[in-house]
Order: sequence, then C-alpha cells, then structure tokens
Amino acid sequence: ANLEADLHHALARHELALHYQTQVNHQGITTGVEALLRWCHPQRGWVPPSTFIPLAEENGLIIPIGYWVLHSACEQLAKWANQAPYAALTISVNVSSVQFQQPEFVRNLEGLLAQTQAPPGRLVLEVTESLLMRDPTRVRNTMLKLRAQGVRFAIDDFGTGYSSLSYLKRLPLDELKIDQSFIRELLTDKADAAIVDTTILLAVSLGLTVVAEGVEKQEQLDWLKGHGCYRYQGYLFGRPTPIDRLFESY
Ligand code: G
Ligand code: G
Ligand code: MN
Ligand code: NA
Repeated sequence: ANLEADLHHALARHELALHYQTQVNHQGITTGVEALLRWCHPQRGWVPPSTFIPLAEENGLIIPIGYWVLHSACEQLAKWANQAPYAALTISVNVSSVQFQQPEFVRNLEGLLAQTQAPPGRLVLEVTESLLMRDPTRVRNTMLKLRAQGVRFAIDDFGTGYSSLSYLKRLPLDELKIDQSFIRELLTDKADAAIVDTTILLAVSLGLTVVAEGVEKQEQLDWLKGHGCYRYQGYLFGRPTPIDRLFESY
C-alpha cells in the first residue's frame, strides 16, 4: 500500500502522536512547549511531518488531523491548569492554512476550548507568512475572533516566506519565531547575523515576543541573549519528546 492510503487510517489506528519541544527563557525557565506531530507507521517506522503533512494538505486529511492536534493540546492545557508549575506553560500548535481557512475553524476551536475547559490564553497558534498573505481580510477576521477569546498568535518560520511586512502591523500577532535557517550559522555568517539582529529589533519595537528556533549551541544562545532575544527553542534545551518524558527532571 502507498503512504497516502495508510495515512487515511493513521488517526483511527492511533499511529499519530504529539511530541513536545520546550521553549525556554533567558533565565533557563521553561515557558511553554511546541506540539509537533509524529507518525509511527507500522512498517516504515517514523515518517517525518515534512513528508506526510503536504500529503494531508492535498487530500484534506489535514482537517481531521489538525482537529485532533488541537483537541490533544487543549486537553493537555486543561490538565495543566490545576497543577502549579505547569499552569503557566503555553502550548504552541502549528496550524495549516488549509485548516485555518475552513469556514468552521473558529467555531470548532471555540467548541474545543469550551468542551475541554482549556485556558485560551495558554494556546498559541503558529501560522506562516504564506497563510497570512493568502486572503488577508478573512485571515485577519479569523484571528480577531480568536484573539477576542484570548488565543494568541505566532508567526512561524519568519523570514523564509514571500510576504510583505505590512501584516506585522495589521494583524493581531503576539510572537515572532525566527527560522532556524538563520540561526544555524549565526556565529560565522555576517548576513545571518545582520538578519537576526534586525529581526529582533523589529519584533521588539512592534511589541512582539521573539523566539529563536534551532538553538543548538551555547555560543548561539549567548549571542542571542546579547542581542535582545530572550526566548529560545532548540536541541540545546531538548528535542521534541513524548509528554510523559518531557518533564522527567522538572
Ligand atoms: O518536527 P519537524 O521538524 O519534523 O516538523 C517539520 C514541520 O512539520 C514543521 O515545520 C511544522 O511546521 C510541521 N508540523 C509539525 N507538526 C504539525 C502539526 O501538528 N500541524 C501542522 N499543520 N504542521 C505541523
Ligand atoms: O514548525 P517548525 O517549522 O518551526 O518546526 C520546527 C522543526 O524544527 C521541528 O521539526 C523540530 O523537530 C525541528 N527542530 C527543533 N529544534 C531544532 C534544532 O535545534 N535543530 C534542528 N536542526 N532542528 C530542530
Ligand atoms: Mn512551528
Ligand atoms: Na519554525
């Protein structure tokens, strides 16, 4: 059977899992996690999202899969809401543009928040530049409705898409995530350093929380700290991990 046929059964057969990667602040304190989808295929083993998410976006399966991801994240937030150190954590969820542009998206998410009793202010939706550019008026209206409930928004993979910067002032964004491709050679590539430096200044002056992705080395962390970036995500702090192993040493 091919991968696409197998994907149709993956949800019902419980082959999909959410792993979580921590986000850490400049004091080393975990402030939240990003939920990252994983597919454990019975024959092929782990299939990376870069392979199956584009498939799911083409055939529409991203709708039920994305709903399952949001449901799982909301249940986790509701669980944490009554447990002291965890109650302050956010969960960031990647939202595909196909899912975001569904007419039922707002109603479905409001339903999930009500049903699970998850605190909406702890949920961060990660959207990409290309999503924001697609149908700007409709996207803005969707964001405003969810923002009114307390849901937050992050712009993901910043700097890698085709976009105009004007959306940064037009849309209700809370967070900007600098793509890991700019962080990788930050210490040796002057252009990357200039882009990251300027992006931090831009984000901070617009009142956005700026998160550096793909931080692997202490030297990268030191550089970022010295240039005014106080949130980080990357292997230096931990890999995406199943929830039951995430806070083993917490
Ligand atoms: O974890 P990894 O680097 O393999 O993820 C690859 C890409 O898959 C990421 O860029 C991320 O945006 C995307 N991705 C991971 N989980 C989800 C998810 O739950 N929904 C969507 N739409 N994309 C996801
Ligand atoms: O949603 P987004 O496109 O930002 O997905 C982030 C991806 O980056 C995830 O698939 C995650 O597994 C991966 N990732 C997270 N931290 C690191 C890191 O430090 N180095 C590298 N190479 N990849 C990372
Ligand atoms: Mn992301
Ligand atoms: Na990203």
